[in-house]
Amino acid sequence: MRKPIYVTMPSLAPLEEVNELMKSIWESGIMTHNGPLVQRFEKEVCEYLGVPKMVSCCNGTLALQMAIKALGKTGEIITSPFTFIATISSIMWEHCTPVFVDIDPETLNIDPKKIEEKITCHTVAIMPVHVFGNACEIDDIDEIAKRHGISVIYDAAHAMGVHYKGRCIMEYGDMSCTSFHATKMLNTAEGGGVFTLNDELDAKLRRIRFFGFENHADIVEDGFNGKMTEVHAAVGIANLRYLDKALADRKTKYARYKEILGQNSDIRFQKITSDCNFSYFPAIFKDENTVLKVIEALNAVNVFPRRYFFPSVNTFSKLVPYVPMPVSEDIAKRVLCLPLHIRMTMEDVEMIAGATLDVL
Ligand code: T4K
Repeated sequence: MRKPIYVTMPSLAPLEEVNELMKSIWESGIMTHNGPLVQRFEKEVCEYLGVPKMVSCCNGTLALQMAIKALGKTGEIITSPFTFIATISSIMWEHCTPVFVDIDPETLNIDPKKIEEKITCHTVAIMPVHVFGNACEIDDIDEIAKRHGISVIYDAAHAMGVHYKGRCIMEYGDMSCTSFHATKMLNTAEGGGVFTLNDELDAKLRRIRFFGFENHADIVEDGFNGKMTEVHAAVGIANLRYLDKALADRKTKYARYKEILGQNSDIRFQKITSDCNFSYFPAIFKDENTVLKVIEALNAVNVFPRRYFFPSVNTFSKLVPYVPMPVSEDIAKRVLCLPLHIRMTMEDVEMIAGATLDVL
C-alpha cells in the first residue's frame, strides 16, 4: 500500500536550520516574553510582506480575539458562514454576536451585496474571511464599513502571500489576522499574527497579548496571555526562508489539478477575482453523494481529502441560533479539498485527479 497522502502537510525548513536557531535559545535561556527570536520573526515576516508591523501571538484564533478586543466594543459582528469554526468562536469568546451573511457561490467569500441589509445599530464590525486564500472584494467591503462607521477585521488565516491591488492583503481593514498553524502556508507549528497600519491599535494589541501590562508595571487593558514563544518563532524564521518555494509549488500543482479535473464540466472551481495563494484545492461537485463517493474511492487508495468547510457554520445549532444560509449550506455539502502540499509529487496529483474523474 502506498504511503498515505493527507489533505495537507507542513512545509518545513531543513532541521539543521531550525537547530541552529534553537541553539541560540538554549544559550540565552530566553524562551518567551517577546524575546529576540519573536521580534526577529515579526520583523522578517514584515520585510517579506512589505508591511510595517505585525503582532505575533500563539495561534490564529487568539489573533482574531485580540483584534476584536482591541476594538474595545461589543455588539454584532457580520461574518461568513463558510469558514472554520474559529472565526465564530473568537467572536463569541469576545462577548460579541456573530451575524451571518451568505457567500457568493463563485468566490466562496462573503457576498458584499448582502452585507448592508444585516447592518443594525448594534453592528460593530465586519469580519470577512479570505476563504482558501482567495482575496475578498475588499474595496466593496471597506466602502460599506466606512459609510456605516464600523470596523473591518479580516480573517486572513489562509491568506499568507496574497496581494490585493498591488499591496499585501494584510494591510487592508482596521486589522488583518493570520494563522501560522502547521497546516498553513507559513507555519510556526502553532501561531498567529495581527497586522494593522494603526500605531495605537498595534500598541494596544501588544498590551492585550501581555496580560494588559504597560511597561511591565500597570495593568491598562483587559489582556491575556497571547504570546508566541521563542521556540515557535525559531520554526517560523527558518520556514519563512522557504515560503516562496512553498507558494510556487502549490501554484503549479493547483494548475495541474485544474487542467485534469477541468475536463469534466460537472466539477467547478473557486472563482479567483484578484489574487489567491492556492493554499487549498477546493473542488465543487454536483451533489453531496458524489463527494461521498470521491472520498470513498480516494480513501481506498490511501488518499485523505477533507470536507473543508462542512457543515456550514450557521448550522451548528448548539452554538448559534439557526438562520438559513442557502448558498453556504449548498456549497458546504458539495465541496471537497483534495490533497495539496509540498511533499506530494506531480504524479500524486495526477493519480488523485485521475481517481476522482473515474468516480464521475
Ligand atoms: N480562521 C480560519 C478561516 C481558519 O481556517 C482557521 C484555522 C482559523 C481562523 C484559526 O487558526 P488557528 O487557531 O488554527 O491558528 C486545521 C487547523 O487546525 C486549523 O488551523 C485550520 N484553520 C483548519 C481549517 O484546519 P484540521 O482539523 O484539518 O487538522 P488535522 O489535524 O486534521 O490536520 C489536517 C492534515 O494536516 C492531517 O491530515 C495531516 C496534516 N498535519 C496536521 C497537523 C496538525 C500534519 O501533517 N502535521 C500536523 O502537525 O484543522
